Amino acid sequence: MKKLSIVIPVYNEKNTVEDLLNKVYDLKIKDIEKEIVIVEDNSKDGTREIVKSFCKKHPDCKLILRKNPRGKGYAVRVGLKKATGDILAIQDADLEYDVNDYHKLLRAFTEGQAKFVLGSRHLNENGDKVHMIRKFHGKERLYAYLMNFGGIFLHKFFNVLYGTKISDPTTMYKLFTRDLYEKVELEGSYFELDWEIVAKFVRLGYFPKEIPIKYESRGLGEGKKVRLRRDVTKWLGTIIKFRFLPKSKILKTQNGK
Ligand SMILES: Nc1nc2c(ncn2[C@@H]2O[C@H](COP(=O)(O)OP(=O)(O)O)[C@@H](O)[C@H]2O)c(=O)[nH]1
Ligand SMILES: [Mg+2]
Repeated sequence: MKKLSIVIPVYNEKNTVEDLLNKVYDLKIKDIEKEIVIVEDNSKDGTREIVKSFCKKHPDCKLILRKNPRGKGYAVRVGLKKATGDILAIQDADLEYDVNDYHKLLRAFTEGQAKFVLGSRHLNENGDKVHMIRKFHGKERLYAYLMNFGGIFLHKFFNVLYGTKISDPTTMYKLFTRDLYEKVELEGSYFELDWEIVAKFVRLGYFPKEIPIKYESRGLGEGKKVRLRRDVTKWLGTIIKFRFLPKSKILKTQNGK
């Protein structure tokens, strides 16, 4: 039986984290053993106490308690290093995605031969590309417009540069096999890690299988941590950097980097 490691980065998510952890913990996936790895960065809102008491009740979960927040990407990298599964997945601690989608995401590995799977928010059930537009949240109209239309631009930019047709490279649902993960050394610390993962795997010739999934966007007021001013330049820089870096530098060398 294959083992799935679900890495959950969490920072200041007191409203959703317990619900999310229960949902992930209770999830039973056919032919899959599950490992949960939580990386918490000393939240200021009581999230740390919530995850500690959850892990006390469920000692089979791995809990990594860090001193300071260093970004989602950093936390994900710490979690991936501790994960022991054959298949690795990233799971946010909010409720924007539906954990029931794991069933179909995992089928691509257990019934198919997938090595790299993305859950796409921009594909309908027939697999047609239909760009999902985030709901607008009152005062956050400008942010929502920029996230939506900036997102369309960045997706196009990526696809043109990499010669791909990926509908949703920035989805949270990124699952990949351990052997693929071990081919690269990830380095991004904020949300640019999303682009880095896709860019590096594609550069090595591993194109994602995209599977339509559900998504309900939350706004800044509900705790969303993407900051356009900080993150957009990192996204562009990451897309360009890993497109032109020689393949030998994308591949991890045997003794690290
Ligand atoms: N441990 C840790 N988690 C973080 C940090 N920044 C964001 N996260 C978590 O990363 C996940 C994604 O954050 P979110 O704001 O929902 O990003 P988005 O959905 O991609 O826009 C959530 O579970 C956050 O709590 C951080 O600095 N440290
Ligand atoms: Mg989120």
